[in-house]
Amino acid sequence: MSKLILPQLPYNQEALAPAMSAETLEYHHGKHHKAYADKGNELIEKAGLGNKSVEEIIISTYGKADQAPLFNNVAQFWNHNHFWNWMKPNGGGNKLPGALENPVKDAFGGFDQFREKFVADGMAQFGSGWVWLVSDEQGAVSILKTPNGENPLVHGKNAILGCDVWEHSYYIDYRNARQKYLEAFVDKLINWDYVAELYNQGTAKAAA
Ligand code: MN3
Repeated sequence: MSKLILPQLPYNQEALAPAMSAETLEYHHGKHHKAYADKGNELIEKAGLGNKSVEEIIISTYGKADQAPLFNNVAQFWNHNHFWNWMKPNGGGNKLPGALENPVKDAFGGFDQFREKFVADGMAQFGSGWVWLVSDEQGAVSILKTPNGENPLVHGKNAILGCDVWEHSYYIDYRNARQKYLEAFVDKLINWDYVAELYNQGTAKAAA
């Protein structure tokens, strides 16, 4: 039995255009994400880790050189499961859900400063990786960038938003203009309801 099941996109392939085209989603979801699931399943079986949760596999294989392919494929599988939900048609904009207003204000000063730092840190991630908005146990938020498949789970942080800055996420629509892609992600794509849901889950877990 396969542990990693490629999820359906939560919208049609055409739904995010023009900010993200159907062609990008066809390749990114249908080829890249599928490959992480297929390769991850093969390596999970080989390692005998089928009885562990996806999160446990990610955390236990992080930083182990001989398990790097297993870590990268399973982490990327998890990252992309969330990534599709971090976007929605007609998303983005500067209206934050109530739960996030104060944390964003406390951390950055306001939405505009958050936007500026999220885009700048996404630009500063050299090569492939991700830029994240994370929360800690006290509910404070901060921005984190990580290389390749690495994610906030391995740093003990709750990933409430992530943007894939691998070239496969933007090259069809934006060529080398990563900044334009990051700006479009913030302005037109972010599904803030899902971000708030993950933020509330994180603070509820910390309080339990
Ligand atoms: Mn990707």
